[in-house]
Amino acid sequence: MGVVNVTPDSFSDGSLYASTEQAVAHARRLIEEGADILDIGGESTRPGAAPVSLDEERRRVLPVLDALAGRAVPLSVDTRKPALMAEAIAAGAAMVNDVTALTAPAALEVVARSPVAVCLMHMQGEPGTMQENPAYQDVVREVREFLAQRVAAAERAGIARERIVADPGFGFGKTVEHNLALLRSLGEFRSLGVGLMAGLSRKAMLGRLTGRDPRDRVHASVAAALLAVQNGAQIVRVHDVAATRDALAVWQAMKNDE
Ligand code: HH2
Repeated sequence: MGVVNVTPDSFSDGSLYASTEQAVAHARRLIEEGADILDIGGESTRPGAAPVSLDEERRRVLPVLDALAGRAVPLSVDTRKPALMAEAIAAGAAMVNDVTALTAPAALEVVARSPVAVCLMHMQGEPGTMQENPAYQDVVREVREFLAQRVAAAERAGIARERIVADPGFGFGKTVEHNLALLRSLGEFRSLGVGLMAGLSRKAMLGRLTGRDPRDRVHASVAAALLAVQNGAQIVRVHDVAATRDALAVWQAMKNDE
């Protein structure tokens, strides 16, 4: 899954693709690099980010979706606002990626009424403050239990299991140690019985481990994506599609030969 951030303030590529034209050109490049899905977002959820109004998020995301709908790859909309989910679905989105796991009022119903896929992600707290003091007794158990509850709620609302993907939410209210524990134990999330997604690309944890700025975290991001896939992720959400594909091609060739 290639990331298209139509934002002025995303942590690794904010303002690079903030206009519709820039975002669409970037999306086309990611398709050429081999992205299987594009995730289009109009609100940064980086630690400390300020919320964006519905009108502003709509203005950023919908023209990009319109320009890309019907292209070679399915489009995902990265939003926590049910109104935008509905409008994006009407504009041709095939997936809703919600960092708040459809907990907003009416979010479950909006997705249930449609045929699209959904990613349910775990976050502790709110983007504005989530990195101030993340705390868990047992991070793997607690994140897994939250996701199991959200999968159950989605199913009760009428969203079939086959449409659901779960994501532990690397960096969303988690220390480096929490993130490493989740990456190490990603295999335990298979028992949720849904697809697994992981987003580690260019995140602060990789900065802590390598000492590098977000745009220089490509190598670390590729290593993290490979580890996530090896540990059970079926979808990796990445900024650097070509580099990630190359690494996964080597992994896949080894697997096919087993
Ligand atoms: N990470 C980000 C945004 N959306 N969605 C899922 N499912 N999983 C993630 O790990 C995830 C996500 C943050 O990355 P990015 O979009 O590059 O940054 P920003 O939030 O600053 O726009």
